[in-house]
Amino acid sequence: MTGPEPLPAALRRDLEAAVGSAHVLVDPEVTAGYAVDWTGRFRGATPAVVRPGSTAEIGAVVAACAAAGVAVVPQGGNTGLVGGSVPLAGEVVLSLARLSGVTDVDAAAGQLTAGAGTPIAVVQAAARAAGWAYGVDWGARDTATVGGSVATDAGGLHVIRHGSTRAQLLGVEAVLGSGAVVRDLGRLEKDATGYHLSGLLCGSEGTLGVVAAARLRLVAHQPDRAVAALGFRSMGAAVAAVGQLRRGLAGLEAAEAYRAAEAELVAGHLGVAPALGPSPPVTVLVECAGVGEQVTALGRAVAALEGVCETLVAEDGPRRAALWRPREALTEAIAALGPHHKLDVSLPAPELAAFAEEVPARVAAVAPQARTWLFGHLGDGNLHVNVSGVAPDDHAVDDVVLGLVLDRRGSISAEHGVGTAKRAWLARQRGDDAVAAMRAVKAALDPAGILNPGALLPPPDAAGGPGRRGGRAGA
Ligand code: FAD
Ligand code: 2HG
Ligand code: ZN
Repeated sequence: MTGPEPLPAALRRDLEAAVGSAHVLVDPEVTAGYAVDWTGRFRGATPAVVRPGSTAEIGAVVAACAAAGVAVVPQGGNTGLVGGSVPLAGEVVLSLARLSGVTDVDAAAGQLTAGAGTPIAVVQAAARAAGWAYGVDWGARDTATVGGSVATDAGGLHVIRHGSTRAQLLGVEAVLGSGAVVRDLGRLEKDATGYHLSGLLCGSEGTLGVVAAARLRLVAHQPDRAVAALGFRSMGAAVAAVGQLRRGLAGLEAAEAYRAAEAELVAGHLGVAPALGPSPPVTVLVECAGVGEQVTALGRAVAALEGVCETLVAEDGPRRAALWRPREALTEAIAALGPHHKLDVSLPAPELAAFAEEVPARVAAVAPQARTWLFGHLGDGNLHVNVSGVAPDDHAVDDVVLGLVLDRRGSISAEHGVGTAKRAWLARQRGDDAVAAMRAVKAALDPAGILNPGALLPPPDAAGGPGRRGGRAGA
């Protein structure tokens, strides 16, 4: 691989003036870690990693890069799974790691402000300390950051109850590509004054602005929890049962699914026996939260379900954690097999089971040596399709899976975002007019086109379908 274009001397001077020379990292041995994604599938190179310590410093970095015509990739915890957080075309990395910390906790209103670089686990702990909880949670909580979660509209394990990050977001402070600063940390639950710019930045994957901080809404802390692992003979039976639980079980916090193949893989990876053994064709993990009698409520709801072939209920903390562990460790267990393709899709409920049955055969037809892994947030209609045993740049598998998703009226990204991995598919998902509107927004907020130009929007010559996959800054 050829190295990135060196940083122009004048830009390096400007960046050092903006953030201090200690925070402009140019040693390739140091910057290499910022240039490869969590999965190892997406690997690039960067002339510099810049670490601003305030909103004003972000503004100075963005201004200097815009003046020099050098593109920037904002980066938080670098746990993103779609190749959007790494410099694949020699961009400068703008790391938000220094903007970490929770401030302005309002225990009466249930709100707090967190710097973009704050890990999600720190937000959760601060919420708990104030007598509340943070409604979003997922396996990468110790590393993933507030800025990254806003930029991707992260979902996770409790969307069924509290919604995705967008539902927690009261406002942001952010520097747009134009250099303008959006300041919306104003603490108001309701504010109907025009365009919701913070909402627009949520899910924009670093293409419109750099988030410096977010004002987050908290949810009630519900200490009593019960978790059950339920076995089903088919995905269809599991989908039907989850629908029934959603209708009848107040306090349903999670409904996660994996198949026997994933149960065996993760059990081997962790060196523990599967939760239900021998593993049923489909395991659904259900969590229910409230302030009393959750075990009874969950037990009653499960007893009323059809199609359950096995049940294991856990009420105390350690047993609940033991049931959650295999589900949370699935991503890690698949990663241990080597670089793989991740497709994060959602489908209308009536299509879910047929999609799950069909997708492994479709993958095998184009990649007989590949293994298909299927799991996810069944209650949200969100399945994670992971495929191991294919080369990182072999797109045949992605094309066949995403084609099937579109045929079944689903979405090519439920929660991880489009990144660089799926941008060639955006127009087929959203339509040419929607993509044109997104381009117009991008041109208005990031006129020099320097913010994450390789992510989300397809290259201008690729409208209409999969085609060119790469693309340089400003292309
Ligand atoms: P990064 O990976 O650094 O960046 C992600 C994107 O956001 C990039 O496009 C980047 O340019 C942009 N960005 C980052 N910070 C900023 C900022 N301050 N301003 C503007 N743009 C920014 N995701 C889910 O939704 N649900 C899950 O259940 C889930 N589980 C996961 C489990 C594991 C083990 C792993 C490794 C990942 C998982 N993810 C999940 C994916 C990932 O954690 C999320 O996408 C997360 O929101 C990324 O946060 P980050 O700080 O790591 O962002
Ligand atoms: C999860 O639900 C994450 O565990 C990661 O979204 C999914 O590894 C994946 O594909
Ligand atoms: Zn997920």
